[in-house]
Order: sequence, then structure tokens, then C-alpha cells
Amino acid sequence: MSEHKSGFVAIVGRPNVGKSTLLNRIVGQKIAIMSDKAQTTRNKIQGVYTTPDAQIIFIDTPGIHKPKHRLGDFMVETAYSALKEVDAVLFMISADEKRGRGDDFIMERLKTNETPVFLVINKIDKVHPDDLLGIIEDYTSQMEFAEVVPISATEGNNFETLMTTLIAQMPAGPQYFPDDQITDHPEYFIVSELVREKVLLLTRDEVPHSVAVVVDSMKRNENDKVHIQATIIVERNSQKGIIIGKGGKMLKDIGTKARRDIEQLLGDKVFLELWVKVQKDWRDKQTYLQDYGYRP
Ligand code: GDP
Ligand code: K
Ligand code: MG
Repeated sequence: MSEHKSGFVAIVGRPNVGKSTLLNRIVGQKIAIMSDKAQTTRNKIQGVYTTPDAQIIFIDTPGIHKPKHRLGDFMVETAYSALKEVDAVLFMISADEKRGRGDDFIMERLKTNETPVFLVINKIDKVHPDDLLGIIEDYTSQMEFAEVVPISATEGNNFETLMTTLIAQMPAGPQYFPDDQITDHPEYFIVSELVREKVLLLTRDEVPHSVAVVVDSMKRNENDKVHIQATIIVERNSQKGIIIGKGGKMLKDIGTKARRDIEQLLGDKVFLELWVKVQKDWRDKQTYLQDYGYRP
């Protein structure tokens, strides 16, 4: 009989390399929001991967980048503090993009750490297999990696290999969470992220990152529907107009799409009520940041 293993793993990498996509594959359910916009993920989200012999708790870190305002500072801090608490780091890169300053910046940080680092080369479905060798040589000349694993987070290539290799790296330890638990985040946080995802998806570049979503209440009513009230917070009146849309159409679309995802998540019928509020420059005001849940 082999000993039970468990440990914590951080996923780092520049924006859009596929960290949230990998995490969603790991937990097999949509918990970290995905989009093609950078900096979609703001908070540390944990996903739990459980097998009969092992359990790994994953942390999806916000993209590491040069902070432009206070929210940026917080995002970078979250990413760095995660690196010290873990048993392994997955440094994810995208096979179809050249090594850049962002990657070098992250590697400089990782080098100062004792934690074993896996180089995860994602999006191999987008390149020719012959290109991989050059990528591997380029990165391994920069620092030492415990393992190098090329994958496709969307297609699933080498996913099992990555998990097996990771488990081998985990220390002996107990199962921290029950078998069926995939995240320790409160449901209202995931719900707010799902609404925010739809706002980003439907408004494209018109309402970039100046949007936050707060779930004001979540209650089950008599006919067993979950009644959710949430507020979308923007910085300018013009953005409020875009989000509401002509005759309220945009807000209705956001609500419909978000409701479908939330119903899947909760396994219950949902009645979703959305409000839009303007809060000027909320990103630069520490008190607002705390109100909206971005606490270090
Ligand atoms: P993050 O910012 O690192 O969390 O990146 P996301 O997980 O949000 O992914 C960014 C974009 O890359 C999304 O459009 C994903 O669908 C896409 N993507 C992620 N993994 C892969 C992959 O393995 N192959 C391809 N072709 N696209 C991917
Ligand atoms: K993203
Ligand atoms: Mg992400």
C-alpha cells in the first residue's frame, strides 16, 4: 500500500496562456471564469483534484503584470504570496507565443524560490510538434525545471501525464477536502464571477476592467427557486448605458446567459435580478476595494 499524498499547487503565467482553462479541466466544472481578455481572474481561486490515492489543491493566480493602479498591486501581491505556500508551481506558457518580458519577470521570481517548478507548455494544438524542442531549449536555458510537460488545456492532450507527474511530486499527506468538493469559494463569489464573465463577453472592449459584480443576496424561495440579486458596478455613466443597452436588452442578455451557468453550477432553477450602479474611480479607492471583496 502506498501512502496517501496531498499538496498545494500554484498556477502562474502571463495573462491568457490558459491557466483558468486548465483549472476548469482539473475540476471538471466551470469555476474559474474564462475569457480572451487579459486579467479576467482577480482573486485566488482554489480547485481541488481528488483521486483515491491523492489530493491536490490548485490556486489560480491572477496574471502577473506591472500594476497600473491599486487593484493591480493587489493582484500582483496575491500571485506572489501564493508561491511561498505551495508544494509545486506550474509555470504556464503558450506554445504559440514568444518568450517575453512577462515570462522573464515571472522566472526571476521563481528562481528565488525553493519550490519545484513545472514548465507547462500549453496550446500545443496551435503549433507544429517540431517547434516544441526550440521552446523547451529556450526556457530551460533560463532556469531549472522539475519537469517539462507540453499540453493542450482545451483539447486535453497530456492532461493525465501532467496530473500523474504532479502527484508524484506531492508529499505524503491527508485528504483535506471531501471527495465531492471542488472549490472552497463561497457560491456567491462564483456567481458574481459568472455575471462578470458575461458582461466582459457581451460588451467586448467597451466596458473593459472597470466593472465589478457584487451579489447582494441569495435566497431560496417557496417554489424552490434560488432568488439572486446582484449589482454590476461601473465607473462611468456611459458604461452604465452600455450595460443596460437599448430598452434594457443588453442587461437582459447578460442575465439570461449568467442564469444558465448559475443554474448548472447550483443544480437548481434560478431567478436572477441584476442592477447597475455607477461608482466613480472605484478601482483606486481602497475602501471600495474592500467592499467589493478584493482583500489581501
Ligand atoms: P488565463 O488568463 O491564463 O487564465 O487564460 P484563459 O484560461 O482565460 O485562456 C485564454 C484564452 O486561451 C481563452 O480563449 C482559451 O480558450 C484559450 N486557450 C486556453 N488553453 C488553450 C489551448 O490549449 N489551446 C487553444 N487553442 N486555446 C487555448
Ligand atoms: K484571461
Ligand atoms: Mg485566468
